[in-house]
Amino acid sequence: MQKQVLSLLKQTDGYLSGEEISRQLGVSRAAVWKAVKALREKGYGIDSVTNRGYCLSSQPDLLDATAIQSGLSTHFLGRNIVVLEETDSTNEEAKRQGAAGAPDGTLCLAERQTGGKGRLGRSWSSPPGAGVWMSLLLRPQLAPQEATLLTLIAGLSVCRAIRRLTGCGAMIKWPNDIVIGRKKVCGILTELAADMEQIHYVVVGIGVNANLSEFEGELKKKATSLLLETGEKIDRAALIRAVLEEFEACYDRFVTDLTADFITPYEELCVSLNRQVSVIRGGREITGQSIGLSKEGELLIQTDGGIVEIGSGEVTVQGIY
Ligand code: BT5
Repeated sequence: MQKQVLSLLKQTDGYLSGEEISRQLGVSRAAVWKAVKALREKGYGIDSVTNRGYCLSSQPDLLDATAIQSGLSTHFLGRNIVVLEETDSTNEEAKRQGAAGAPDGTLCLAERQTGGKGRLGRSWSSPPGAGVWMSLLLRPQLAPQEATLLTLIAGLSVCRAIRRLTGCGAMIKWPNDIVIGRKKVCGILTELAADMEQIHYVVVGIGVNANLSEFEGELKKKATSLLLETGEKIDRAALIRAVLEEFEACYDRFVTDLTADFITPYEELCVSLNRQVSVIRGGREITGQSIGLSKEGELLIQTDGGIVEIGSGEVTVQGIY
């Protein structure tokens, strides 16, 4: 009903009376009023004037597959897009799509996640309408252990996209955060369905705080958004397109030639390097100077006892977090 009312208002230049809407849709005036109220709650500006009716004055910035795909230059990434108003987690949605046979490169987006998740069961705050909560479904011919590199490719892609579109000096905090200054603007969660030898599909989840205007609780100190950093609203469709294009270019090179070097450009944008770092491994704290990344994407830490390679984990970087 909301869709139909909206569609009528969109087609009308100026005002359309409630009576006319109810006649055209074959519903009561009360039902029209209810739909208008619900649309206003979603962010549509609908003016109403006695004896004239309703007029659509503004539309919320909603994610729309057609808008994202117009001008998108990728070959396979984002050619199939699922946009949901609300879901538990776009990663879960992409897994459901993956299990149901959705094509390689499917993109799942939601305006709001009720169970947005981070690593190790942590939660990801995903309020409606202002973020980019997206998951990519990929079906690469890679060994399961190579899939962790996809997190790095995603980090590099998002970092480049943010820099290109906003001019912000975004950096990557190894392995899965993008930061601006000392605050997190994006988190990445890669999950895979695989057996010992073969990947069935991978889901790369990316959460970017695009137009969030405030944070609550512990996030006040730790998180930022592109809006807060630039003072301007970003076009979310343009950001999604830029991420897809950066990701596909890097991913294509990597899956066709596993020796293709994306580690060097990654290192150039990685804020975790050449700093004092610490990480807990096997219940023990390892501290030292981070000196680079291995070809496999592991963080190399120079400790008193020699070089230690860290494959994943929570790394505290002095001066950042
Ligand atoms: C991550 O985990 O950073 C991965 C986040 C991935 C989110 C995307 S959104 C689309 C897709 N669907 C999902 O359900 N997930 C993915 P981790 O490194 O574990 O960091 C989690 C921590 O980041 C939390 O414990 C909070 O401290 C912090 N955090 C939560 N929400 C945040 C936000 N919106 N911005 C910045 N930090 C946040």
